[in-house]
Amino acid sequence: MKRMEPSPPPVCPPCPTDITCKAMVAFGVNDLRECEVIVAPPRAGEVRVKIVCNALCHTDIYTLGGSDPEGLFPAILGHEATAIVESVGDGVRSVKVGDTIVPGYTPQCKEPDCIFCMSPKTNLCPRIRGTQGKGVMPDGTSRFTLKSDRSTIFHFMGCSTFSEYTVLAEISCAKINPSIPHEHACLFGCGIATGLGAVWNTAKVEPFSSVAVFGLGAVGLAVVQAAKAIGAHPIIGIDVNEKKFAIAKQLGCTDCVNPKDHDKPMQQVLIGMSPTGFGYDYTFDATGNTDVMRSALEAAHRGWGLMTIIGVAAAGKEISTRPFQFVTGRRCTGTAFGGWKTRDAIPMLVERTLKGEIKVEHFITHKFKGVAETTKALEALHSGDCLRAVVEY
Ligand code: NAD
Ligand code: DAO
Ligand code: ZN
Repeated sequence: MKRMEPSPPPVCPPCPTDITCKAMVAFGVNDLRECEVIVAPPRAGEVRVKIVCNALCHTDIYTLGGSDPEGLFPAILGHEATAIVESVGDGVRSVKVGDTIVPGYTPQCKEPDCIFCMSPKTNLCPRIRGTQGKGVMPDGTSRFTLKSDRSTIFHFMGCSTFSEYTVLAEISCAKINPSIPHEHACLFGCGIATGLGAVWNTAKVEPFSSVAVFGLGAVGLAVVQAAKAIGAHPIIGIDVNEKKFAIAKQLGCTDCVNPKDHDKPMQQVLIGMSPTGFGYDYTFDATGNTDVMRSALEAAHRGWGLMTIIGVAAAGKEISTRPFQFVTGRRCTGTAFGGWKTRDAIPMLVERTLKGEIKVEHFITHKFKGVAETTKALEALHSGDCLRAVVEY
């Protein structure tokens, strides 16, 4: 009689260990260097990912340049990426090894006791806000060490995507359909999703509304694209860089205006151009300049116009206007990540892109290869010709 072979013991997945990889470390203001870093395994509720594509955003430049009041050094910057899950910590259920994700700097904990996640009015989940702002993981420690001297490196915006590997909170990981090109998916990690959401979620622009968009970088152009998609008309684009006007018109601007061509304040010029002569139903700031924010508010329509602040102003800057602007019905709001709830919305935006409902390829004006080329991408971003520079790792 044939003897039964004993069945083999169950195989434990290998315990994740430290990974040594390349990263761009910001040691101080405008001091960015390629280094070898050690990325520790994910702890409970955390996910370690391999970054495959990273798009640079002006917020990275802003922090690297020392304008961010929360900026900490040394840190690994970057927050607009596509990544593949490499390993997961205890208790992680929503993603598994091999999944494609987009990191979110605004997490979504989805817990029933989170009044923000449970509210349809906001995406500002505060679950890990305290530690994220301090440059550490939710347990108060960093997963990054500099290989050369074993010193600790801070995380950035809960993402730190200028590194071949990074560790994220599970609640910051938006799992997406892997069939989207990686270079397109990363755009939904920040700027493009923000511009679209500013129009569709925050301002809730209606068909036939008049719109004025200040700043025609990637964020402002995404505002234009979203406004056109909803049927707004007219859509006026305002930028000091006329090189942006051609693409702005392709995406939906009916007119473009350069403030340098006018002696009068922009709000006066724009109100004069508006269909009713009383301003625009919806205005957006996508510059981060507080004087522009004032113009955008004052160009909003008498009686009901809504100005949405998207731009991030430099540390210490304040906005001013006469209160009479509000008394006469103008309103002001702002948006973080376009109001999208990260883990629900990014997969949906990816699906809409795969169906051809949202086009994003025109935002990629520059491409680079390897984490060290982040410096070239930063130069491109400074050039004024660049919407998004994508670095493939
Ligand atoms: P960008 O630098 O590519 O675009 C800004 C545009 O504004 C440029 O085309 C520039 O020429 C124009 N501009 C500058 N000064 C101007 C002026 N005085 N008048 C008219 N135009 C002017 O930046 P971006 O990536 O498009 O981002 C835009 C802003 O949005 C930044 O401040 C960024 O930090 C912010 N942002 C905010 C969020 C959010 O969640 N709120 C998300 C992403 C980006
Ligand atoms: O939850 O209090 C908070 C802070 C949320 C931070 C939102 C940041 C929005 C601007 C980010 C700029 C672009 C990356
Ligand atoms: Zn929450």
